[in-house]
Amino acid sequence: MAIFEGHFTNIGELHLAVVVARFNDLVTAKLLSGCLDCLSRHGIDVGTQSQQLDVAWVPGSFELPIVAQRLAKSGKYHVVITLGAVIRGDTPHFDVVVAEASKGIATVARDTGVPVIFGVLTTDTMQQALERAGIKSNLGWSYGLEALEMGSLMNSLPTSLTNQATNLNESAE
Ligand code: INI
Repeated sequence: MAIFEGHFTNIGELHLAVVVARFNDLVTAKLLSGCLDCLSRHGIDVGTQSQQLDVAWVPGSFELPIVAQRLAKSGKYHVVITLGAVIRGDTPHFDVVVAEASKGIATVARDTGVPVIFGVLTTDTMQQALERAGIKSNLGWSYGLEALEMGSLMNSLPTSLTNQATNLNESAE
């Protein structure tokens, strides 16, 4: 039996990108700061001259997938983190923005094989969003941790697992 799992140490070689939505930046800037704090305290260089972390800003959560896709496809990053805040009280098209962001982000991860962390808060009120972005806890910190775990896990999976389904089919023939 093989057990594969990610670690939070010896991750100095990970390259990460963060895509952040400006919409509701009162919230998303806090998510970003929590996320960078987590990455920094685990040994990732988050300085302005960093060679292992880049940050891209998009207008809103709806635009997160297209930029995440471009970054994931570049081959430069082990993990892409997306950060956004969609607040029901602010928009009649809450469901549309959330659906497109979540489906799009999941599709990018599956299509590229690069983990894309879904760091989009979906809340009924600004108060709830702020509580999750620093007033009570900061989920940005958790998204950073999940990115490190996924980057480490993906690196630990043997390359022989690629095309496993094809191998199974061939051995069954
Ligand atoms: N984008 C968000 O990230 N959060 C929101 O709550 C939101 N609201 O309320 O509409 C929102 N809208 C903008 C959207 O993401 C796009 O940027 C815009 O529609 C342009 O494509």
